[in-house]
Amino acid sequence: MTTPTLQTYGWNDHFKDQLTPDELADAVVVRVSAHHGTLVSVLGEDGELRLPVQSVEAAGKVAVGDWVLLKAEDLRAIRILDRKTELSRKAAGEEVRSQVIAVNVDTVFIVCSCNEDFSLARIERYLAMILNAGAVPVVVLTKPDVHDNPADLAEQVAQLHPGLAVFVLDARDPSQVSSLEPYCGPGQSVALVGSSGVGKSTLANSLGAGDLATGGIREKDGKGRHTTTARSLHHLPTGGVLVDNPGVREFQLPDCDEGVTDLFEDVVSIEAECRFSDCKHAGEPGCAIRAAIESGELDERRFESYQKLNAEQERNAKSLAERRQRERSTTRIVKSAVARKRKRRNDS
Ligand SMILES: Nc1nc2c(ncn2[C@@H]2O[C@H](COP(=O)(O)OP(=O)(O)OP(=O)(O)O)[C@@H](O)[C@H]2O)c(=O)[nH]1
Ligand SMILES: [Mg+2]
Ligand SMILES: [Zn+2]
Repeated sequence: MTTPTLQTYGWNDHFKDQLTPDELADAVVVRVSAHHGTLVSVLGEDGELRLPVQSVEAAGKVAVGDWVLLKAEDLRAIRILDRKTELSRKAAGEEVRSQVIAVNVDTVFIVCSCNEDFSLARIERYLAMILNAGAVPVVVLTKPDVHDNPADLAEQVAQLHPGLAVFVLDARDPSQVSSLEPYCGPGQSVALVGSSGVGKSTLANSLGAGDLATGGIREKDGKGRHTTTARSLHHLPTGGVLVDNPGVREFQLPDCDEGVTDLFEDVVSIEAECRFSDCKHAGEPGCAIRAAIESGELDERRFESYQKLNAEQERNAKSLAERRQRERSTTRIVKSAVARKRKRRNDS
């Protein structure tokens, strides 16, 4: 095998420009490829290394896809390079916490199968999250063999956002999957997201990621078995890098105002035409939204989806901000308690 270069793992000017000439000459740069808890796998010019978490996270918590600068002598982290993109969702459960799904990816493949898993609402939720992160969304509809008219599903998805690329393919067939190669060239990083059992790891294998475990689905409801349990980053023969993710059952949008506005630009501009700026679109006079729905210009489903996602992200943004505020005040209380203790010690 030839010696890997950083370009092999998606290195580009966005990251290179963050290094001083001394760092470029002396420090070691690696990309996080998997997080195993106590050990972290990284890829660099020496190939793959497994390092203790304490050394990789000496400069802060890392996620799969992060670029980290390490001291050459002891491979301890000096700093994590600024992320180009950061995809996050609201973590499952009662507690409002945001959870990173992928960082430093250029393109995200939203994988959705043509069986019971197909849902425009779920795809919209992913689109808002990806647009918010500044990455390019691409929809991949798998399992066309289980649906009578997959082209119709693709047409419905294409309506969700102007210019959205939609592919229909059998994830098991490398010759069909090769249509995704333009997104997987040198210096490019892609991530796979979607429900369990839709064929993400199958797709990764067909793109040449290696030999990732794939699993069957339950006969009765077509749901997956959560075969992939951890996120991992792989080099592709086309020169790019791919991040495979575990399937998620349900998720909510975190703070995602820009993503929702970008996705529903058409609805937002119609809304601006309502006579009253605080119009609830519930029968007030001069309501442009109701008029657009009646004339057929705006699809009612799309409007309801916009309202739902916007309310969700506003609610979660508020709770996330409150949580950050609480954490900041806890840190302040701890710091002042430590300072008081020090002062007492010095005074005595
Ligand atoms: N019929 C058909 N089966 C497919 C297709 N793509 C994947 N499969 C099958 O679907 C099952 C699940 O595929 P996986 O690749 O493990 O799904 P996954 O999205 O990685 O699932 P998790 O790791 O659980 O999130 C496997 O049995 C695949 O062979 C397809 O296009 N058509
Ligand atoms: Mg998988
Ligand atoms: Zn209105």
